Amino acid sequence: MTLAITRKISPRFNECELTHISREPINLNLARQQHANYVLALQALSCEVIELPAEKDLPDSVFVEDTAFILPEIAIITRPGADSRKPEIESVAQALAPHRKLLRVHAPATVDGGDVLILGKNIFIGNSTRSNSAAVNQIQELLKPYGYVVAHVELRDCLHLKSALTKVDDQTLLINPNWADVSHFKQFDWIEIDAAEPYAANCLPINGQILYPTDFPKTAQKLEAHGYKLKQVDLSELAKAEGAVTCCSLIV
Ligand code: CIR
Repeated sequence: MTLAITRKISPRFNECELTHISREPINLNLARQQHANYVLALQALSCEVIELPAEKDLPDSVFVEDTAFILPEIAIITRPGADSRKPEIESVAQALAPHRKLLRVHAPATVDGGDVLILGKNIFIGNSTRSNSAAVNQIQELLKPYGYVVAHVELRDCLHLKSALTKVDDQTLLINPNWADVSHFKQFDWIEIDAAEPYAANCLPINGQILYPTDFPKTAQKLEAHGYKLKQVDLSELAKAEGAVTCCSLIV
């Protein structure tokens, strides 16, 4: 059974970090309802969900993806780039400890899980405002014994690498080519987002289906035309906090 770790939304969600979009009021009740539906969708996709309690004083803590990344052999606990998010890691480390040996990065390294794209033995880390080259170097050293190769990928105009591209399956990526140096990914097949939907490149493949936002109908159609089965969720309130489908869970 696939395990998914999620966390309930903080009462201070409206104080979230924002980098590329301007602040709009988030309806907390609606955001919680959308998040509950996201958890139901994970369960419908055969995930066992461990839902951590809300962190009252950590506005962005629903976005658990940024606190860790998980490999078959081990998990790495990150050191998030935004200071407001650094305290989010400990409760996630506790939740992951029964499932993986945990490794950590240390200052001056900072890295958000949203910047970490794992494609087999290749790990790509976005060069973002959150993730730096000290993190890339430390992660390469930590993962060398396990045979992983780590690359730093230039980004433009987006928060994280996984805003620009995500994995659809082992050979296929969903890509917004305007936001990342896509020359790293020539060996993969690409599905390009519809140009009218720049935020559409974030999808979460789970157990043969693709968890995908309802906000991007044109790109959704493209994915379906390629034969992928979508499980769609409305995350419009979480999008006001710059969140998307991958960032609300850690898939173990
Ligand atoms: C932040 O700026 O950190 C949050 N407001 C959004 C984080 C989204 N995380 C993700 O896409 N992995």
